[in-house]
Amino acid sequence: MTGLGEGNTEYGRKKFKRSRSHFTDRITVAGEDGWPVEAGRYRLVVSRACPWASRALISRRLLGLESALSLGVVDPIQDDRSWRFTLDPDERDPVLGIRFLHEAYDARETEYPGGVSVPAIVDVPTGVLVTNDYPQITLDLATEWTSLHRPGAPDLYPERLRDEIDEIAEEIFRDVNNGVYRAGFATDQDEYEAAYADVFHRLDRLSDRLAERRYLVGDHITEADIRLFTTLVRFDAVYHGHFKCNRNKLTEDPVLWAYTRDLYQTPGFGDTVDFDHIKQHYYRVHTGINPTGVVPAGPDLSGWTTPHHREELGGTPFAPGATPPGPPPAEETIV
Ligand SMILES: N[C@@H](CCC(=O)N[C@@H](CS)C(=O)NCC(=O)O)C(=O)O
Repeated sequence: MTGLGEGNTEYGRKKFKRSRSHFTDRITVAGEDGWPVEAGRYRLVVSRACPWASRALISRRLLGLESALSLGVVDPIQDDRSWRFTLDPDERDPVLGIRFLHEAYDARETEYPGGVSVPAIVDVPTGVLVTNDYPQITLDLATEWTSLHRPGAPDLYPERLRDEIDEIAEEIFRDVNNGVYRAGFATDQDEYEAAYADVFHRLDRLSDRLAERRYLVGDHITEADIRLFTTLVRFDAVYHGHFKCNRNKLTEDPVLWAYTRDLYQTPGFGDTVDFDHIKQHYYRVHTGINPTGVVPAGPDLSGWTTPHHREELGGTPFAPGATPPGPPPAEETIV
């Protein structure tokens, strides 16, 4: 398996550097790292605000892994102890019994110096963090957890398309997923303008590509679409204003707007998205760029459910034999 190496990407010239994922153990069929695929053994911890965690949320839904891999959702607002289970009764994760995600990191490595990040997968019996390696997590859900997939689950990382998926995913990571962060956290003008140019250069190329085809690679949804969606769905709510990626809104690019709406309306995508968590997190946590912590009231979300007409391009969300997932479990439904 290739692994896309995103966590290792360094931007030597630029100030914003995404640090390497620290815990890269994999959960696999053969359990080479000591973590075999097993129903009910692991817990996926996410913030619904986080684009990197949202990849795992979408893959888990599309693959029907909800009962095999349980879900913990943290408060969108971190405090100085990082991610907290303050949304749960008694402010504790009901399965892991912990109040802060850092407790699982500490159980794995004492005095761990890095950030406590989501997504994280925790071993329930021991309470130990297994992995926070977000690019690998979704690839492993797609290719290693197959015995636990629902009937009709799609192949999100088909072998014959992997080179093409990897190539486009790398460009999307560099210029879009991470590009918006480089723009948003830039501390000088040149750094910001370079990142801004990268974001819109890549979005223009992707818009051209998606004018002719319904999905990024092949005729159906793949890992590549999941990776682009998680940034595009946040674009107008947080990246356009808060991260200053404001040449245009997503809603002003007819192709990308229809593409993102198409995915949003596909079961497994839109039902994972919590716009309130997204806005609360970005505008209240990043006080360096929004010192007042005031959260904007907009944008108007009513357009997300309007017809997209992308079916006219050919292609179907799922290959023949695959089906959409059913509704999310009641306790995971976003109100
Ligand atoms: N661990 C990832 C990143 C995932 C990530 O950045 N998650 C964010 C939320 S969107 C987070 O948990 N940040 C807290 C931190 O890293 O301290 C990496 O290697 O770059």
